[in-house]
Amino acid sequence: MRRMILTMAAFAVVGCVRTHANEATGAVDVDIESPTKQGEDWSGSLSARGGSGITGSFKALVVDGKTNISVNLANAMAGQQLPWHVHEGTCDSDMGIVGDASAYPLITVANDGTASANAMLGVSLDEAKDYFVNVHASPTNLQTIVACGDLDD
Ligand SMILES: [Cu+2]
Repeated sequence: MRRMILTMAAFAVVGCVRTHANEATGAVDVDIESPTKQGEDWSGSLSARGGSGITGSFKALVVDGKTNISVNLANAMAGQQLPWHVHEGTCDSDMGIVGDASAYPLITVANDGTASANAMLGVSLDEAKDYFVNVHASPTNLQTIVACGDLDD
C-alpha cells in the first residue's frame, strides 16, 4: 500500500525546475524533477528461491529524487555475503538493476542468520513502473537468486 507523506511538498516540486547552489564550489546545479511523487514509500516481502529458506522484507522511500532502500533477511547462513538490488520488472520478468549496482553494499549475514543492509540510490522510483528486490547467491554467482519479492505500491 502506498502512503503519501509530505503531500504538499510533492505538489510543490513535481514537474518544476529547481536551482540550488553548491556551498563548497559556488556552482549552481539545475535539477529537473521527474514526475515522481516525493515522500512515498514502497515495501514488500522476500520469499525464498531455490530452496534457500531465506525470507525477509524491504522498504523503499523516495525523497528528493533519490531512493533510500533497506532490506532485512532471516534464515540465511551465518557469514554469507549476499549481493542484492532493486530491479525494474517483477520477480518473473527482470528488466535490470535500478541505479548503479555499486550503490548496493553486500549483505553480511550475522551468526543468527539475520542480516540487514541499506542503499541510497541516485534515482527515483517511478510509480508507473514495477520493481522488485532480489538477493543473489554470492558475488561470483549472481545468476542464482536466493530470495525475491515484488515492491508493493
Ligand atoms: Cu539483483
